Amino acid sequence: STGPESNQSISEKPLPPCPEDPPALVGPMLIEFKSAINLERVKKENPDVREGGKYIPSDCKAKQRVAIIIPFRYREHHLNYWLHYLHPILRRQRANYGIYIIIQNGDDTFNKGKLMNIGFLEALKEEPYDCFIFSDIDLVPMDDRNLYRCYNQPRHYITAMDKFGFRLPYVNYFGGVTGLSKAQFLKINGFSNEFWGWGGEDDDFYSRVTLTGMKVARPHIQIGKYRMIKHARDKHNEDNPQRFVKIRNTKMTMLKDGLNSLQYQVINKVKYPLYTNITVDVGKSP
Ligand code: UDH
Ligand code: NGS
Repeated sequence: STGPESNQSISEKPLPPCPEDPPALVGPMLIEFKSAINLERVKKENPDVREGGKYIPSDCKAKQRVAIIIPFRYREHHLNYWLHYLHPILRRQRANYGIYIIIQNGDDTFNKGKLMNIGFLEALKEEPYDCFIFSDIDLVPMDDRNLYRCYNQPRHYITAMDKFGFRLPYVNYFGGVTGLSKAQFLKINGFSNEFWGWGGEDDDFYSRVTLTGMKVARPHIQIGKYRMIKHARDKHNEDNPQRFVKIRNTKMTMLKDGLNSLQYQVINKVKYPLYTNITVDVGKSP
């Protein structure tokens, strides 16, 4: 298009690189989950977010293209808060990003790892993303200096979570919000596809990172603070009794269980103004 809004195509000079420290950041933010969210309003407040929840800074060229992958089922209420808070944060960070909500179809046992792997592959079918951020839908950063981009080591964006008294449950915790470059994710063969139900897939993911010689890094504790939306336990995501055995065997299983063994079917893909929904059939636990 050649309208006045497509300033990138008609500008004469190439855009300068986006600054390492985005100047528009505000630092600590007030995050609460009481006010009602109206998505029409979120859309109006983020007019430069394009269909499918994609954003490209217009005043600079971002170094990385970031895909944000969110595993999902029956959490519409949380999605509204997440979009309300994250779009403005990501825009201030001058990120070039796309939001992918990966929905497990049906009522069989939830499989978060599979949804993450699917998100990685499906996002890459759309754009040549460099960086993948895997986020729970109910986690919102409390400081926008917590940059949603990839680093030279896999990143855990959470250093302090409200529900753990602004600490981590254990040092090697690697759940909630994590980010890996494409190369880092390929190196570990993605997530395991074999964690059905709650727990352990994030511990297995951590072992994959360390077993391949990488090391997780986190932001400073003041910057890595998160709020979690309180909620009732999900249906069809019971504690997985096999998780303790499985996380002891990552070294043996990771080479053959992951991206290279992933099987799924896309049921549909819908681009909404603020995000892309991809509904998938992940099969059933054996
Ligand atoms: N998710 C859904 N729908 C579900 C289940 C999970 O969308 O039905 C997604 C969602 O993005 C969520 C993420 O998966 O934020 C993680 O879900 P989780 O069940 O692993 O974690 P959460 O902290 O709930 O939200 C923890 C339940 C308490 C477990 C107690 C174990 N003994
Ligand atoms: C560990 C789980 C992780 C989980 C973490 C925090 O025990 O998957 O607790 O859970 N590992 C196993 O079960 C092996 S939380 O308190 O957020 O519900 O992420």
